[in-house]
Amino acid sequence: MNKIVFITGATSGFGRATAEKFAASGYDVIITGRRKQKLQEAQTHLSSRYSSKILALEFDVQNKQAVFSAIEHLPEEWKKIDVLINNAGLALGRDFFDEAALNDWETMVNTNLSGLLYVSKAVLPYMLKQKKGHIINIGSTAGKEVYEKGNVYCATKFAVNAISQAMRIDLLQHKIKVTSVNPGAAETEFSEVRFKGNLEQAAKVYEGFRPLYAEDVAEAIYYCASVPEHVCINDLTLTCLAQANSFYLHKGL
Ligand code: NDP
Ligand code: 8X3
Repeated sequence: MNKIVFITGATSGFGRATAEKFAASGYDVIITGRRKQKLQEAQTHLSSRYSSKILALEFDVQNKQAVFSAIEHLPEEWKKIDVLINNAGLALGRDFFDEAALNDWETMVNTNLSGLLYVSKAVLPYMLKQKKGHIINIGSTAGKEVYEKGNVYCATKFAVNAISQAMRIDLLQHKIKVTSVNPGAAETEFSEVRFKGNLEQAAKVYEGFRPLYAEDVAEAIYYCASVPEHVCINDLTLTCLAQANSFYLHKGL
């Protein structure tokens, strides 16, 4: 086996592009997500293109039992996970606090925070056994500055930032690196999901500037995983040229 990377949310966007980047770089890759067909397509594509082994696991990160069962039942040779990328996540709605839907909040908290915790807790024993590993959590600029109508999505990404710091401290003694990667606006399926299939509204988000693309973020994630063993990138924030942070976006660039 080559080095192994485990990527949640690899059926689209950052996760999908990151799977491609790691497979192209000689890693064996565990791809996960809920959409079976997308997973199969990704597995077929990556296996036909690269010599890496690709394993697809279908589960919802919100489902604690499904997460632990999938990870506990990994074939022995796949348990030697070198890098875990906690990427699965979403925003649902863009509404004032008083108008937002409770269901949307619950799904964001259960996915972006609880899901990340379940997957990390399930994978960690394998890293502890190997006395090494690297956990890369995908945060956001939304976890650096809260913006109007971002409320609970921002809160989940602030939590990802806090939990990344906490993991880094607590896992220090086990030689496990923890990195948070915080992208700004990137054109993926993110806005289609946020606006619940309203493609027009989703497209408007990226109008008038050149956003990040999934491949840009995949490059940054791969960079964090490829620095020398004694180096840990704690926190990497990246935006497109047109964006300075959650508030400042200069359309026309
Ligand atoms: P996409 O919607 O393109 O991809 C999201 C991925 O997460 C999909 O593969 C989806 O797979 C998976 N996912 C969502 N919910 C679940 C779930 N409950 N269980 C398992 N998998 C799930 O969005 P991005 O690639 O843009 O987003 C990836 C991460 O990056 C998210 O955490 C997002 O918050 C963050 N982010 C995005 C930014 C952006 O502007 N695009 C900027 C900063 C951070 P499936 O539907 O098959 O389950
Ligand atoms: C996604 C970035 O600013 O669209 O995390 O919320 S933003």
